[in-house]
Amino acid sequence: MTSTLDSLNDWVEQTARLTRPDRVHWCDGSEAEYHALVNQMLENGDLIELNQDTHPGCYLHRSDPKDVARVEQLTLVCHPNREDAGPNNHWMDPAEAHAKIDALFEGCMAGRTLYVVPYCMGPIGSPIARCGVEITDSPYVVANMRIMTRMGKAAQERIEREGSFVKGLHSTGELDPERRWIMHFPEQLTIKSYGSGYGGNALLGKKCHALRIASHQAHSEGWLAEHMLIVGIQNPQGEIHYIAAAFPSACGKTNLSMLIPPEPYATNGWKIWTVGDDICWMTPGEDGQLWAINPEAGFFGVAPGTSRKTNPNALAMLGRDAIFTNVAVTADMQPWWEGLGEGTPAKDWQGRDANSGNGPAAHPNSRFTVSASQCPSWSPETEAAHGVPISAIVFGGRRQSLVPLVFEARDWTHGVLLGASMASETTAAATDKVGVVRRDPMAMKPFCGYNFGDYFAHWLSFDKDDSQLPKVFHVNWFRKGDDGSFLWPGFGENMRVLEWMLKRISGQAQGVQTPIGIIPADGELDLAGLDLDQHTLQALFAIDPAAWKQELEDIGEYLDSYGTRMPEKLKAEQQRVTRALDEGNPQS
Ligand code: GTP
Ligand code: SPV
Ligand code: MN
Repeated sequence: MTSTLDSLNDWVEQTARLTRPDRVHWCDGSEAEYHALVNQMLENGDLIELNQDTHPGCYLHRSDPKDVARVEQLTLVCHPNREDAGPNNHWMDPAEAHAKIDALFEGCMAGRTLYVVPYCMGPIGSPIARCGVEITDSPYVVANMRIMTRMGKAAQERIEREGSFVKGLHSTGELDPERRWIMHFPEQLTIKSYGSGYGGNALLGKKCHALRIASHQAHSEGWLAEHMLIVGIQNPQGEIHYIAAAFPSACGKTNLSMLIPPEPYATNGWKIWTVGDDICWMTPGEDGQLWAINPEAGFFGVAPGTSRKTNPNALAMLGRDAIFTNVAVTADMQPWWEGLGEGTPAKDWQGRDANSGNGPAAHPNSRFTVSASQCPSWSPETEAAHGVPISAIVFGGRRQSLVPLVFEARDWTHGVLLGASMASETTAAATDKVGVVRRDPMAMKPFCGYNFGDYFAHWLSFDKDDSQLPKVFHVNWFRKGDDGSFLWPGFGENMRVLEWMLKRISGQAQGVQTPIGIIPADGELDLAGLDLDQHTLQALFAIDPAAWKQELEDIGEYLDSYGTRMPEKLKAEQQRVTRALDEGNPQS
């Protein structure tokens, strides 16, 4: 019998034969190794030293200007049967896909080092955690993987004990957008990525493993791998409720996960605990509740818009030991981005004069990589092997119009419909056009590793007699008024909406039934101290029946586009809400 170590060794050897690196380095995850990599990158220009007095241990990486975000049209999910990938994924026959990408890998590491990066997604001792090994020729990827995952020796030991791991092969290649693929083979627990060094395309533990491969595993094993933050909300009595929230890329997960309660919440004893900002693995416990872990160990967060006012916790953790990608710099080499609210940029994200009219100084998808343990609101429960129990699931998108600030699903099936019918304006996190409204079910459109019809059926299947499922809410921080400005102040003030959710969970708020769901009754949403007039409040919660009927019709067509894979139960729920709107009767 071959041991796991043998099979890992064999795979590394085979890969080295294909890619022909000059050297092979097995990563142990040590600090010394990290510093050696950083020094090497400082020497060859992959990293630029930032101001070490103001930002010790901080570095800047400028990516290739044609490699600044995920590329959805080149991201493939290669099941043997196309139907299993579904209309939500780009697909290629697995044999054809391997042949295509292996041709690109041929000899691609000549002159370079092949790094073997063992990693664990989730606490090393957690039964919910899963391991993988990424082979890459990018020291930038290795350095980021060390921050973003439990990387190195302990992960490798778990892999040797456990026997199975996800294989990810990555090469930066020539960074030619015409020779770029991010391919997934869920049945083979394999990922192959070529031609990009950026974020979700290259840090294979993140979107590729923890979402696309894991969602497929979760489907067959009875759990959920989701694009969700996890946040603990502690009330003045000291009780902590955990909420998981799915917002599409660049729609507010990092911010909500580490918000600071505004006054008088803070003085009254409210506190926020950050468990995760991007990915959540949830599994039903023996008590019938969903228990969640954050498989990551760091944040790869959006820089623009992050300021001492909007996200003070982020600013606090970014003062040391962080890697910045595609931000601008001030004259004295401090990181800078639009919305930072202090300093002035001297050089833009490409190193050009920041004031020469080339558009934003920081790239709109510029990011920071930082260890989660540096976040002042970081929760010790992040290390809990069994995870944290989830009291509410929140779906949300970026919608200028139509969608109220908050509403609640009447039951699990309605909640699954709210998730399945989510839509949001696209952002700079992917290379496609920005600002176009598209359906992004559960914020998983770019990340679900199988057919959405089967995925919704899987979600519905959690509704069992003995389950204690979380309540489901929908939020929209991004509704705009006639003058084009946001109606809701957002950020820390979102605490008020979280508090209403907790009151619904504990039965202290009645809410008001509407055809689309339950909204706060008069006075239930605490608005004290907010400069919000009655007109704005009405606009935030307005439900336009004609526009909602149109929305439900669109949702119906969307569900139908999945043919027989779409569960009848979800279509029936869409019809129920349509009837409720037609009759103007929430009870329909
Ligand atoms: P990914 O890392 O791409 O998955 O993004 P994310 O969902 O974590 O988004 P993030 O919290 O980084 O926010 C993205 C952008 O939305 C930033 O520019 C934020 O400043 C902005 N944003 C976040 N929360 C709010 C809010 O409550 N109101 C408004 N108006 N903007 C917000
Ligand atoms: C996202 O796009 O949702 C991200 C950034 O979190 S990336 O890691 O590039 O996917
Ligand atoms: Mn994300």
